[in-house]
Amino acid sequence: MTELKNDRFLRALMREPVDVTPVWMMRQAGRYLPEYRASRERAGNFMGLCGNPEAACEVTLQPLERYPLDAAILFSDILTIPDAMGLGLYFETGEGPKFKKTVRTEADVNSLKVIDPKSDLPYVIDAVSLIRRELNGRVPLIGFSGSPWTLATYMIEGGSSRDFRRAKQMLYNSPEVMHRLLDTLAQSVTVYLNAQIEAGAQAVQIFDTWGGALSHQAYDEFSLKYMRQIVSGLIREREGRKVPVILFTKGGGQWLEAMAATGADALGLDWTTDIGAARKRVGDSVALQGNMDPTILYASPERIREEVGRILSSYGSGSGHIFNLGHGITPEVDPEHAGAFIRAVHDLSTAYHT
Ligand code: 1CP
Repeated sequence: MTELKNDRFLRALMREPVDVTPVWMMRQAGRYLPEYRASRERAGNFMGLCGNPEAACEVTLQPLERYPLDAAILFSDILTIPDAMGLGLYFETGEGPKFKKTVRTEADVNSLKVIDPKSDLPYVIDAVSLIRRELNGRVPLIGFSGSPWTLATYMIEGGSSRDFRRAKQMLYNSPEVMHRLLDTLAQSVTVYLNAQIEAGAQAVQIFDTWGGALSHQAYDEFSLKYMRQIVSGLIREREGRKVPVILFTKGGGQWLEAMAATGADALGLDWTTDIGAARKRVGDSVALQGNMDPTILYASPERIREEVGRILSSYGSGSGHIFNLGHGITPEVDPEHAGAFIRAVHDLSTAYHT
């Protein structure tokens, strides 16, 4: 395997010394980039991009051509697992993801099988191998999956939701059915992430986008428990290097200690938690990734730079910080502003590393 030319992302995840704070952006390959919109046009639609390893590889690399990012993230979607389970994922223009079938009854849950990534999602695994080859050691490649709870919300609701009415109904009325669904998903996520790691992913992130919608008790029982199960089943070392695991619960700032206790290497923070306070709470048990409000990218480059400086100073000196947005970059952001953000992280962070 090719030697990594830039490994500061992996080093920061393991809290090893770095020259500058590494940075990448959630949704860095996306609609704010005109070249992404052109590729999506050529592919016909979003699933045309995800389902074609060459197209997925092309859009994964687009943000790296523009910006000195320290990591690439596989271009795919968390909803490939429910699609592989037979739910029929589709996207209507201007609307979010939708499923042809939903999972609402005990019989629906019992009919689901743990996926086999190599036969059910070969296009994702092939995309990982291809991207890894094309990266040629430039930066590490991140693989990812949704958390069982987050995937379950889409499967039960049939798409995005404001209040998770049906998912909460299952959770409160039939917790044993919900647990069976989450267990099937946790087993699927584990084999899926391991297949991505075997194909060349050098770190993995679990997106628990809707964990913050759960009550305090329910979060531990219905989301964190299954992320813990996944973390304990993952390949943690490959090619002579640690494969770090990042857990990101949006709205999870109150649960950082419990998240760190899962054995994950790093926690993703949304923008509602102060990163300096978070660092004090988790000590040196995990690295922290985040946590700029993504809407600051609508402000001026000067204001963006000031905010980057504020977050770097709140985290303080030393390694263990991967700069990121607290959630995905939005389609209306000016690509110049994203560039100003990334440059500011590298420029201003030299002062925090010796
Ligand atoms: O081209 C388009 O209009 C499609 C928009 C889009 C994109 C660019 C979707 C549909 N998915 C993606 C790619 C994607 N999704 C990546 C790519 C890698 C990257 O560059 O970061 C990743 C990591 C995801 C993960 C994902 N999909 C999450 C978790 C992260 C998050 O944003 O919280 C979730 C919740 C989804 C579901 C999904 N897929 C697409 C949309 C618009 C959504 C969100 C729907 C909702 O808000 O409920």
